[in-house]
Amino acid sequence: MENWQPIINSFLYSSADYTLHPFGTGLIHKTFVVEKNKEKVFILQQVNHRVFSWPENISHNIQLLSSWLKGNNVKTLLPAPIKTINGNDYVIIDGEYFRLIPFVENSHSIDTCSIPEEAFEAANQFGNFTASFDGMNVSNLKTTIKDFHNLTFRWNQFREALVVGNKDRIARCKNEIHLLEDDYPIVALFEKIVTNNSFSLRVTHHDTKISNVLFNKENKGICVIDLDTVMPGYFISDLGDMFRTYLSKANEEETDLQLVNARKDFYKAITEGYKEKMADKMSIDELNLLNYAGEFMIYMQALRFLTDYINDDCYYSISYEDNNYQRTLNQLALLKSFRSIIA
Ligand code: GN1
Ligand code: MG
Repeated sequence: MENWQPIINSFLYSSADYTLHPFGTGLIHKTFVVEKNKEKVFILQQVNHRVFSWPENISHNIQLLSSWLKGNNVKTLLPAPIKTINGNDYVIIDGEYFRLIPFVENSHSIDTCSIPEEAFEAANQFGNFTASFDGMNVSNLKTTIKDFHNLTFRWNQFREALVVGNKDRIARCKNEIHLLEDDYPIVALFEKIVTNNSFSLRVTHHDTKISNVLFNKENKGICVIDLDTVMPGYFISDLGDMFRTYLSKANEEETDLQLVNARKDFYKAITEGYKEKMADKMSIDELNLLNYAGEFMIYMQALRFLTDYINDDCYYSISYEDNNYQRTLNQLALLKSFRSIIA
């Protein structure tokens, strides 16, 4: 990124001595690590405000969460952005939003889950995150992305894309459209869940990929990061996205579908890590739908990728022409493989 010094100057008085490098693999924000004498000291993020229409709601939520932890003497670590010199939670330069988050010392993140222990640690951290706010009135949290994991909404977006979207692309993915339609019962069950009192809205992270967990040198989990999508939600979002993103060695970008396979030992590790912190807080009905969580998230992601493909890739960044179509095939293969290990 060119001309980043004024951004840093808004937070730190002087940007001298600092260097900036691209960081991570996210599809939404632009992320950089800020180093001083080769030590990582901050994470700088350019918030995608086309996706997060209300960046001030993110700040509101993080503040609320921090003060809940303090007020209840809960030791969970929550890496929050620092204030600008003017006391704001972010700086706006040329219409772009930037925030600066202290780098957690002696921590590292990983991009893929290669041993079950990592899956256990991550699931334990995300379980602990939600459990840390047990008893909090979640309706005080603001929505940062409307209808983010509302599967009915995602289904309707898909139906609409089939009407107004790119005709050539619709013709090309006829097969995948049928597969998604055949799985409509996943949407129908979601609609039952949202009207059923035994499913609770809790403080939910909504982006539980492995790179959102910090590990220490002994590879134990320290905390979770990337709090933008923390909102009230159902456990199926967080548990489900761990299944979606940790079970297969190959990730959602893999185009060789033979390599997209759910691993049973990772399934076990995720379930155990999550339940250790959450089982005593969940209802019987919730505990009966642990596997549904995986189907829900994998299916929703396939639906979102295909919708974006049909809409000419207006949401997810792509690296090649058919990227979103290939991602859809990948997620459908994962759904199939997931079903085979839970059968
Ligand atoms: C987006 O960019 P990233 O990885 O944080 C998306 C998630 C998807 C994911 C798929 C705000 O997250 O919901 O699961 O891509 N986040 C948003 O790679 O849409
Ligand atoms: Mg994210």
